[in-house]
Amino acid sequence: MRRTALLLFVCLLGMSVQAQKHPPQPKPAAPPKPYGPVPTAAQVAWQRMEMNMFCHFGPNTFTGLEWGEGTEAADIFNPTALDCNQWVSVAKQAGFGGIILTAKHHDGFCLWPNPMSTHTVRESAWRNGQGDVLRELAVACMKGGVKFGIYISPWDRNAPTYGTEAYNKVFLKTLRHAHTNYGPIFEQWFDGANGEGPNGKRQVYDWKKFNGQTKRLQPDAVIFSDVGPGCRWVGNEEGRCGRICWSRLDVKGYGPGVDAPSQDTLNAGNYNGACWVPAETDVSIRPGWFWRESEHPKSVQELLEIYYNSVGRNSLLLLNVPPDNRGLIPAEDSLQLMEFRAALDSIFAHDLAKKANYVSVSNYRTNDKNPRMEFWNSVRTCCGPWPYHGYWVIRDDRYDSYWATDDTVTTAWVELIFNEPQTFNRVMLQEYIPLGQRVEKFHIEVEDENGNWRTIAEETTIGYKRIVLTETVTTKKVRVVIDQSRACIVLNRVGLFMDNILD
Ligand code: FUL
Repeated sequence: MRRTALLLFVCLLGMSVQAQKHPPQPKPAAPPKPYGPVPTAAQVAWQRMEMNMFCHFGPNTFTGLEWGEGTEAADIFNPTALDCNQWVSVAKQAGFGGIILTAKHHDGFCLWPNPMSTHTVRESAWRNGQGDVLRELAVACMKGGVKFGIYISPWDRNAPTYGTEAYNKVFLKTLRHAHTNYGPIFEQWFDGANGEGPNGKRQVYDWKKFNGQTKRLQPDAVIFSDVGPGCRWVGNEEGRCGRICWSRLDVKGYGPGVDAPSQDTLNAGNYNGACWVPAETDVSIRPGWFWRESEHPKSVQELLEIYYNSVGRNSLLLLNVPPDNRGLIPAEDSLQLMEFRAALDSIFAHDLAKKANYVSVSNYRTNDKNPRMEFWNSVRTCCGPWPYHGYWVIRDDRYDSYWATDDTVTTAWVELIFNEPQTFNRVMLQEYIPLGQRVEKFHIEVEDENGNWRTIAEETTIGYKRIVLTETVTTKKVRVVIDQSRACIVLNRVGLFMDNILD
């Protein structure tokens, strides 16, 4: 009897020690629900490319015109040393993930032997009519590991059927040919310009069919037009996305070109837009879209400014680098690009946030799988409200790890604490866009040596990426305060950088 009681006592003791070793964990909350319209997987992959290269190339490269008339002789197109591998190599070294070529600009000349046209490389003397720029670039991109995209202008100043219903069929077949013979494309670029054709008529485009067929033939291609559906025009050609930039857009009742929403709306997006249509910032490295001997590329400072105003404002940058009349990217352009790359590397290679000794957040969601957070979860359970030190996930490079707040918490802060003072002037923030765009107001504070906090920036949207340009500050404590979010906060990155070039 006594022996049984002793055994029972030992068992109970063991169970209680066990319970102390593993205090009850708070019930994990479900991951945040998506908020509003969200991007497709292709749109997320596209946005993560951040910078792509545009190549305007065609008869205009030889005539100096910006918009060719469509009456130019095909023989005008005659690059003497075309080398698409050189384009790809420049693009790769500059850090572009994809190249988009003007396979057909408004003059109608096709850089591939399009059977629907009699105004193509096939009719030119270039390589005795056997050349195909689209093929060369597609192959070079595949070899170089760069994605390949196509610009095909719906406006055609050469096609005899332009301005009649027959043209829509011609255009559909033109698209079909390009979309079935050159491998996968990551982006189809539809220009909104719609002028007169050879008979003085304008075309009523069948966008529904153009988009529908493109989606069927190239399901992973993001379709660009003024209003998407994959991505939208940013509303200007100066490389400037809005300081407020929603990736949402209302497209119902709108269309590309004359039917597009106002340029201001395209620049900022719609707060309550029903569709996910992120902004693409297209801008040329030179004054014109096509190469001209008399023109020269922008400086590194100008390119950096464009980068901050596009990639740094929740947009993708599509930088036009036009090949010259030899069919090569000119040395002066590639030199500027290499300097631009070196500048970006010098700024963004050193994320000072990674040196933080502590990371605290005012709230975090209890679903966190991070063991460190589970520990702090239990501290919170025992001790009540607590600033949650140890929230490292916010500064790592993994895309799918994020800091999220509880469902009801739409105001919160994250603080980076350093043992040694850090000097920076760029703060990079990223929302985890697969779950939608949420933040609409935030500010950044730093603590001075007397322990006083000072606001150094007040901004609005974040989106995929926001790079805030601040004065140069030296501090041991930085706090990003989300003042207003449309649903619980989901940030996957806070970075701190020093830019000595565009100070
Ligand atoms: C515009 C065109 O008219 C320009 O020539 C250029 O192609 C630019 C990217 O889009 O709408």
